Amino acid sequence: MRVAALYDIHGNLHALEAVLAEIEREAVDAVVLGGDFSAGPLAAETVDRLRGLGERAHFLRGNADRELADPDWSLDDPAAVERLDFARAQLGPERLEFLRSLPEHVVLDVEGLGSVLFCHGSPRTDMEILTRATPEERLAAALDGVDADVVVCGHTHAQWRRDVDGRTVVNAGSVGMPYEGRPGAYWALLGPSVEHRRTEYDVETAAAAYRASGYPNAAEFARETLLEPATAEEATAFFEQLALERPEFAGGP
Ligand SMILES: [Mn+2]
Repeated sequence: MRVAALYDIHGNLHALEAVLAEIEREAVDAVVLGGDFSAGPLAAETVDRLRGLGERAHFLRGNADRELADPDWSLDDPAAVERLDFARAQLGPERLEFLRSLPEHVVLDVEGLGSVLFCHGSPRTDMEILTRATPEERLAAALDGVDADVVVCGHTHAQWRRDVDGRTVVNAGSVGMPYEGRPGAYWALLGPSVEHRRTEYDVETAAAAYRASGYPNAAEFARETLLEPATAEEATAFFEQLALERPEFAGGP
């Protein structure tokens, strides 16, 4: 079995379409949606497109999908609340119920790799920050009790691969909101090896669709996430600092 791992699409339908077109040219048996596909400007269209993939699609939920689907979840930041409300209104009750129904993990046997555990943040929580710079001790702790040969995560929006205690950990990257310093849709193709992929798409068209969507602060969001994305080095430093300050981002409660 060969598997395409699509993580952190964040309502970027245009990036998703480009990746799906590329997947059609590869002999891919399954598509794993690794969470955080729904929260973003074109939330409903993105969810519907993914559900239309049918049996090949294996969904798991990310923290942002979970937060959207939880009516009791809110935030202190008024701008973030506005984005949350917008996406919830777009999605409506049926899609939010779909998000609530999703598992936290998917396990598949992949040709040449063995048993692969797909999760969002880490195997232990959808909030955990794992990066290329995460101390080896915490990375090993995050894998404690996992018996898969390969773990695929996302959540921090930059691609990397690390080997720890005889296991391979892969960040698939982000399709819709990558922090790679260069626009594009980033994902991973698994089987027989682990291949990080970058698919080109028209980010100007995607940015125009964001601005037309009514998403709060859409122009700024498009600039920061599509047109002038942060580099992996900047994002890694930011995330690792966050993991030091907030236990829930480092595998804690
Ligand atoms: Mn996330």
